[in-house]
Amino acid sequence: MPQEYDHRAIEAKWQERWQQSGIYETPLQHAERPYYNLMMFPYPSAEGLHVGNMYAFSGADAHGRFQRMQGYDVFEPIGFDAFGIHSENFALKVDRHPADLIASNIRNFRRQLERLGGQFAWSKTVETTDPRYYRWTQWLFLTLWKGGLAYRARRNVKWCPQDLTVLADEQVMGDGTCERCGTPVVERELEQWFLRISAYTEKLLADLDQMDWSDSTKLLQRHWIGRSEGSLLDFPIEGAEPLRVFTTRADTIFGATFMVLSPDHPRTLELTAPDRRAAVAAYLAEATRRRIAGVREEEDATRGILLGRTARHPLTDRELPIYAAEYVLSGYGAGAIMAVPAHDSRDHAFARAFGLPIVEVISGGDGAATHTGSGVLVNSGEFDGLAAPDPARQVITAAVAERGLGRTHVTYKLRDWGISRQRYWGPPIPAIHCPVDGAVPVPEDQLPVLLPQIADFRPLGTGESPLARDPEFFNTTCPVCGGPAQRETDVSDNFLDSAWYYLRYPSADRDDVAFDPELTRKWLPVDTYIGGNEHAVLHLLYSRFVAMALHDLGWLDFEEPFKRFRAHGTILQNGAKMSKSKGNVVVPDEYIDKFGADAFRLYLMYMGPFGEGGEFRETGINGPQRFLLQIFRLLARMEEEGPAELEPRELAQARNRCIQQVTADTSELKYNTAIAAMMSFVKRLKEHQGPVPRLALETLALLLTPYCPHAAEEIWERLGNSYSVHQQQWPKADPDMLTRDQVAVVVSINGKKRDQLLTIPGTSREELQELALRSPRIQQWLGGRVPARIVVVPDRQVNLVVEGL
Ligand code: ANZ
Repeated sequence: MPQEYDHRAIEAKWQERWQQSGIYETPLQHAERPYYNLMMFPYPSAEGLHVGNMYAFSGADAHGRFQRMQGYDVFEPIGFDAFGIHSENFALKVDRHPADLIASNIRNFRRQLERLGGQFAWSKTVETTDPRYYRWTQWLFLTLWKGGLAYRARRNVKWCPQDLTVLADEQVMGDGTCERCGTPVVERELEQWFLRISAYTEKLLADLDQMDWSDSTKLLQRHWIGRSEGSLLDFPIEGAEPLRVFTTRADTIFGATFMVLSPDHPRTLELTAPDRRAAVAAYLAEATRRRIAGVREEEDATRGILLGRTARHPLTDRELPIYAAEYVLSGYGAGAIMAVPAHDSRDHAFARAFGLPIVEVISGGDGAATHTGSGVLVNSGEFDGLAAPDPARQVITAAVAERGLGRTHVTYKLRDWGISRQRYWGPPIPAIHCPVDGAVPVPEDQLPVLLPQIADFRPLGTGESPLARDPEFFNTTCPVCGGPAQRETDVSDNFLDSAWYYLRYPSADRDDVAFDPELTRKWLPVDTYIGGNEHAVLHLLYSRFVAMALHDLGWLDFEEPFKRFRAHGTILQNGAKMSKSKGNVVVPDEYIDKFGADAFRLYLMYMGPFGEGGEFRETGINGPQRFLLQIFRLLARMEEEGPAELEPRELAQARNRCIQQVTADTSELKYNTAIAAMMSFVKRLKEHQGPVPRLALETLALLLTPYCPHAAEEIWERLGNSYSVHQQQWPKADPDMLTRDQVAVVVSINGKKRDQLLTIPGTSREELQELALRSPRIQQWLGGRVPARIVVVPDRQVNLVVEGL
């Protein structure tokens, strides 16, 4: 560690000063220009914060510090999301109780966050495992329940056979595995609590159009909500109700050659011919077994069975055979389809397997097995020649509707949010089951329902939580009739904890309310939220739902909780995302120790665009550290030689250009280019002969605040300014200084002035030579001769030596 820049001493000194002076404890009641700067709170694992967390927090903190110097009263809280299976599984692994581990993990996290130099409002921190917090998580559940937005239902739910608990749909990955442990998920029928997020489907989707969020995040939410505009069409059946299907491609109706029901469709057995009953029942049992075992049949469209009855085509009156097959899902559309094997690949595979007719109805295929693109209708009776899919889709739906057999319909993929978890480490769901009154809410004045400290908290795997083994916990009396009753023993999904924490921060010290109405009005919605896109469809969707629900129930006066969301990139290590399961997590402590938090932050922010992340390389931290050292050397030089009396115009211009660039880039979270601008300014200063102007270093101290909060304080103080640099106004560029001056460069031939070039200062030798040779006047003088020698004095003159002139 070079003595000119002793990062350890500097960082310890300022961290202590910040804490003593409490400058980050923004007074919430009296703030005049509130700015709520939120970052996703961490789950306090035993390993501590890793580089990926540090990356996110450094970027978010840089934003908060920048906004503070724009004159805002910035509130930047942080907390700990400590409930959930992650913590519980780890506790099981090391054979400790999660409650014992959490306290020390949180202490370690806090130590790391302080070392990073974040401007956190520690007096308003939250811990989701604290009864003072989860009491209000339980209140939230009761509020939603009383508002008709929570209900209990027996459903097929996703079950992780490894974690022994139900998962929300959002926690099942695209390949059908558990989000946490990667085990293939199976299905199970259980009685569960659901939150009615589906009541907000359209709003969740429509608001996205207006929201200032990263496009990538909005896209993921749109995709998850999965709006499909299509038609519900009824295919009449002799002696039974018509069979209803959902299609997005009504234009292909003349190509429908058979019908398919999901095996779970309530009418599967009804639509089975008597002589097919035994075979169909056997198939359904097998399909159920496969589903429970987690075999994903949606992908393989060749498994199914003929039911033996037919449906009549609504436009051609042809009879179409009906099948049941696993590739048709029960929970989507109408749970039944018209199969168009010429234009849908799964229908095609099924038709091939069962020897069913394939009728092409859209021309223009490129010879592929199924043509799913656009074209014109053929083999479609009176509709031949219409452009498909549009307008054929609308025209055909209208024709079917005329016969009373169809209408347009919009369907969504988003399902209600199952929140019951059959695990231990979460807030108990505050419900009581009474044999007389059914499920009744725990009275609010009896909250929190404390999670009991039980020694054996291993998951049972029976579909019940370990709390079901604790009669002392579950035996209670019914709040309605006073008779004996039992508490709900499932705990809630830890995504419920995090779906409202942003409401809690400003009121974190209040025990009488979940969130104070006045503070909430003043500080919310959140101004900027920064976090990872892995939460695009879980946390970020649930949070929006909770805000909308609380708004409609009269608790909030806004509907969208986060005005601006920016997704940060991911940090890679050897090309792979850093993660504990891959064993490539880099622990930041040793780097902070070796290089300093400032150099480390600078390195992370300089790595690449903040939205993109980058590859972590230890050697990369040397550069930023050297950069800081250079600034401290300039400072020492100035202290020794005394500052320049006047700032040379050229340096003033470079300084103002630097201000302009750093301001523009920092405000848009383009941290890497902002840092590059500071680096080039420092290079310029280093090259400058003569005394260093004080203003240059003062400006640097100000511009460095978002990135290197400690070094900025130190430089600011050594320049003789009063504490704190973080409470200064952000510098403004002087527009007059942003235009570059021009200099006149004389071009002479054999010492005689022949022309003059107007160029910007600092133009290179090569460029000046080129400009001189291309000048028409000079070319005239040369008359085709090539100069024997060219002497260039930058910013002054170009002399051409020409023989024989
Ligand atoms: C006829 C057709 C012809 C279809 C064609 C597609 C292409 P999205 O866009 O995802 O909403 N479908 C409908 N309900 C289904 C279910 N429960 N399980 C499996 N598949 C189902 O998909 C809508 C299309 O998926 C629908 O349009 C239907 O197949 C199928 F050339 O109907 B289509």
